[in-house]
Amino acid sequence: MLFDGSIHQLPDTDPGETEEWLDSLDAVVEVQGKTRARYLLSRLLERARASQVSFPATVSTPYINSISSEYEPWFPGDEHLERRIRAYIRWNAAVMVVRANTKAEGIGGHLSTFASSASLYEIGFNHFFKGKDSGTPGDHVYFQGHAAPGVYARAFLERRLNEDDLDAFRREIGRHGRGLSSYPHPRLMPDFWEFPTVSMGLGPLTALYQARFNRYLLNRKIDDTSASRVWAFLGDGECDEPETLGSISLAAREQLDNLVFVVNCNLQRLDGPVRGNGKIIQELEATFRGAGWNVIKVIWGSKWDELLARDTSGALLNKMNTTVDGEFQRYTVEDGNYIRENFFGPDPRLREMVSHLSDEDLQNLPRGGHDYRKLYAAYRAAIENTGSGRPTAILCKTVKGWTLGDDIEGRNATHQIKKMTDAQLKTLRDRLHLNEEISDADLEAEDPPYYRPPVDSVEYQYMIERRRALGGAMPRRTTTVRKAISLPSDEVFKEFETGSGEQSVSTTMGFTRLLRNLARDKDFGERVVPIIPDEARTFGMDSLFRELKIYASQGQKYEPVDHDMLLKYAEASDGQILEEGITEAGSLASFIAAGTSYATRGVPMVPFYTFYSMFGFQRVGDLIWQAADARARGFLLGATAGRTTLHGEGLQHQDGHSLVLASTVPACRAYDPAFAYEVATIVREGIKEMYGESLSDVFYYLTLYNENYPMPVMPESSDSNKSIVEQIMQGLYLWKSAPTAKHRASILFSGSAHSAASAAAAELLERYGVGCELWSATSYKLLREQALEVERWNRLHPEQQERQPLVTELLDGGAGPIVAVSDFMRIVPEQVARFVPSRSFTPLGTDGMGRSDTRSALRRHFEIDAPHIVVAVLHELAKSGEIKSEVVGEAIKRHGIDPEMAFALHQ
Ligand SMILES: Cc1ncc(C[n+]2csc(CCOP(=O)(O)OP(=O)(O)O)c2C)c(N)n1
Ligand SMILES: [Mg+2]
Repeated sequence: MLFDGSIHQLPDTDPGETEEWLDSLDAVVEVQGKTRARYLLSRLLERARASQVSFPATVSTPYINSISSEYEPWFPGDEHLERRIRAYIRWNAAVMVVRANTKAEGIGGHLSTFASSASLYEIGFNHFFKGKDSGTPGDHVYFQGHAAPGVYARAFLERRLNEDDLDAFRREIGRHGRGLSSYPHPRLMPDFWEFPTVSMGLGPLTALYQARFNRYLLNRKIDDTSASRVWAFLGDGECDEPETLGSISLAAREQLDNLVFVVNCNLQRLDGPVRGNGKIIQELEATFRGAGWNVIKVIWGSKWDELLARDTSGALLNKMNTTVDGEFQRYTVEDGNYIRENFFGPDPRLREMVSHLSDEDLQNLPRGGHDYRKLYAAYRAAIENTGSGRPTAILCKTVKGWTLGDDIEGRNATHQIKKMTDAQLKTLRDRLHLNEEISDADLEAEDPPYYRPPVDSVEYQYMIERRRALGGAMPRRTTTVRKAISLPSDEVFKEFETGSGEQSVSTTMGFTRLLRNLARDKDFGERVVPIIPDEARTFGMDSLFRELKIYASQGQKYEPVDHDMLLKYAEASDGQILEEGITEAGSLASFIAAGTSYATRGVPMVPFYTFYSMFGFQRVGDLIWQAADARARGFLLGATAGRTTLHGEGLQHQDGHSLVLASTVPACRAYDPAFAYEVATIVREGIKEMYGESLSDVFYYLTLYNENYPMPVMPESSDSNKSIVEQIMQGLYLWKSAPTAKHRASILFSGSAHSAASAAAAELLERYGVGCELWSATSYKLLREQALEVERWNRLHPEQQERQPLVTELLDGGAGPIVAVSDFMRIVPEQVARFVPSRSFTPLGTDGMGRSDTRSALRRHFEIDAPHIVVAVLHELAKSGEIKSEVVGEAIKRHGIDPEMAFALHQ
């Protein structure tokens, strides 16, 4: 494992001595066995480490607790009271789910996840998790999504929630939306949950980047986050998600000793065992240790200590090491005799070791994750690890459904069980020793009762006192500002209004310039967080490296190869740019950490995450959804947008649908700007919307293109009641009115399609006497949402004067056909087609899969070039009888369009 043959390439300076050591080892193996040999080697390694002989760490250790009992610290809590409190919480969490499912069959909820992890959380609540009451950012705790009932149950005991609230678990409609969300959703419970976690893998990933962002803020001297720790609770099954483990090496590389993962290793996921034929804890240990983490295993409860102490032969350790998880799961559901016969029994030494224990004793030998002393020791060690530079993973072995009785505990179906019979509830009550609090008669009532100790009880006082000492209740989301942000000055945006003159530039270049201006702004500048996943050169953003510097927690320890160049690769510990490397998921996690900083720590930060638009919504759509749930604010910039504007890259790179995907995210303001002044306006207004007076919890998505053309001057408003800014922001405005001509038409363009639209308008006028108005459609999503709202209002107010959707108001009274063209799929403009009922509406777009070719070839292929726009307009005019169909045919021929050409959609 350590050498893999490489040892033979090292010089042996004393072969005789080497031989002696090897012979000794051979003798030990032969005479005393392999276990003894392993022991001696471990001792040697330990001694070597103590003597500073650097040596690669082994990636796995035996299947026992990392902290032996003699090293356990004093447990400072009141064991008895904490046990009582845990019992109440366990009870209420279970009853809450049971009651919800009695009232509404199938409403769901989970009993067994929290049942397995109650102690994991309670140790944190009573002794570790720091709140924000003292005016600090506090700790950031990511709760396992399916453990939500337990978190509600504690809040109930603390009197943050009442019985009605618990009865509204998963019933979020009505009660003014004050139900308890199924899982941690800040979007639904903005005063309670901070971090959405339920989509497996996203919790750990975003927690990791949160810890990194704390360091970023500290190193940039924006906020003192040095005392904040990030705790992420996750399932062992969840570790199969690539997002869970995919970034752990970053945590070690960045020395995030402010990060703790607590993995609830109940050995089960939804359908069955996580690793029936292996050992998930060992596997995770190797993975985390290999990545440079500090790993603490909490496998066995205190009652095993005595047995391990007597295991002088190593037989017990060997049995622990060789038993697979499927067998361990079996032991949880079988009786003590089965354990005696099958775990201990086959080896006479082990049988003898437990001969003094009854079957019941054997059944009650608990797993470490249910032992608060062991857990306390592990958490303490994690805290004390601060300064080591290593993040900590605590791997806790638990039983899924622990205390819920034989029918539920450890069963393969346990994850899905949501109901309990009266008899099962009685067993639970007895198991939790709640006979005094909950009588048999109580259990016979229609609904099992909740229980919470009175305010003057010692239990209540204890838990409140503990939370007070630790800085207040958790979880709690607040938007109290600790460090206010000031908006950028208008100067930042000014230059974009005057256009680029003769110079051809792209909207991407315009945006990069804008980003630099924003970062230079005296007050606002430091709050700008540029995020890029190894694509800065593609977007021309490498020009920002030298000025803003790339964040590197260790600074730059080398002179870069391009040190003498203007655009050198400059890293600094207080660098501003998060150059994430090739991880769109990690970049999005940084976007979320920065975009929620206004709430997480009361320090608004403004992320600008620029990515290859194809690898945005499509690649990390679930994280974008999570950002919406987390109420993240900021800007997503889909660069190299469009299926024909990015020409050479082909099918995997050309994005013609991110705007379709963006249309599915309610909190996303999606724009497809054509010109630099539009980009600047949208960014300025977006900052105001998110960070100014209205403080909307939304984020913006802007497409940016890499096609160069002269950027026009910002036009005057075409509507006396609205400024040009309002017009740009509303999603559609008249960019150029129609010249007087025989026929009329409207061409709507977005993004890079504007040049084809302008060329088509010119040809239509010159050759066919059609005067076209040109509209810039900056956001069909916004137009549609506004139209839907009006439509609904009209439906529900039948006796009042009908209102008109904005898009109807703008277009429906116009003359001639409408042709809408963009570099995206036809469905994008089609979103508003039915709101313009009295005119024909033809969308042109890039349906089909991309391919590599020149822009002009691609635009012909997808039928969005000027000739196709001309044909579309003429065809509609012919349909309405304004011109003859031969005119259309002539245009098709003249432009060399092959009418039998295969449709791009099908290719
Ligand atoms: C991305 C994703 N896929 C699937 C699910 C459905 N799901 C919910 S819980 C669960 C099993 C969780 O097992 P584990 O992580 O071991 O947690 P435990 O409940 O055992 O603590 C699954 C598959 C989900 N929530 N998210
Ligand atoms: Mg599990």
